[in-house]
Amino acid sequence: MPHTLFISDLHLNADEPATVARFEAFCRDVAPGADAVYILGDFFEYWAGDDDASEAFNARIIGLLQQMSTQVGTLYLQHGNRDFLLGPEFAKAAGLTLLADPCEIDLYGRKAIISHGDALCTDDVAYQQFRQMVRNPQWQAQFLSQPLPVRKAIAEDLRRKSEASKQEKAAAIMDVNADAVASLFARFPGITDLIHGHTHRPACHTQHLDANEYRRWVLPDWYEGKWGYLRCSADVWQLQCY
Ligand code: LP5
Ligand code: MN
Repeated sequence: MPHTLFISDLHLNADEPATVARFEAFCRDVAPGADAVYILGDFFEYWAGDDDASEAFNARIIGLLQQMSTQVGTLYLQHGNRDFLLGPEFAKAAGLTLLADPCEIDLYGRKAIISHGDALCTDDVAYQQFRQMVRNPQWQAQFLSQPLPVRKAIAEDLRRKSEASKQEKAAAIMDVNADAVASLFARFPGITDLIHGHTHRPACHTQHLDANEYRRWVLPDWYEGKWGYLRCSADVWQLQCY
């Protein structure tokens, strides 16, 4: 049956070979034949710039994406908070199309909003300030003008800082904010489905914002042996979490 797949938050890196093996299995056993595969951000642990694409691990992963792109209708990727520097050279090598966040897609006659989801976590004020800084094109150009080893060292330092700062934050502020979700739906009149990742809290939440029922599909992360995807056909949307 025609279907479309959604994954996010794999955080692929050379130090997590089991997750890489899971992704290889997904490429081999699950993805082929899908009309489209959407990767909704945080595919890599971090991305320091497209000039890092030839590094052995990154080249191996790009090879898997390139192969997948020949086995599915279309392969799409949206940026996450770890890999927002994935650019056009990477996209070309991987055979995929980069999408804006948020954006609207059509799933067999039913529309959906897709997003990584970090922009919805508005209670996490420190993160939103950080996000505003690093998503600024001038800031990115300045960052990318530094030598690759310097950028990788900064990215790795930020990863450590991020893990430390999350220990200090209440779990609730790292989830989506209800008003931010309602505002997002309001930007896309007539659409009642939102698919996102980032929070690592897989579920389908339903809520009534007006006369309609709205659904928020949260994708699973691929940490510590977990993995999964959302599979959508014309009739059935199913969250598969393992
Ligand atoms: O990613 P995760 O799950 O750990 O946590 C996120 C938020 N953290 C981040 C940071 C990323 O993990 C690391 C980014 C690597 C990008 C590499 C590209 C190179 C760009 C370099 C940019 C300088 O996104 C975390 C959220 C959490 O999700 C839940 O939503 O809480 O937010 C933070 O940890 C941010 C801190 O609260 C505030 C930032 C402190 C550091 C500021 C130093 C700025 C130094 C700039 C150096 C040039
Ligand atoms: Mn994320």
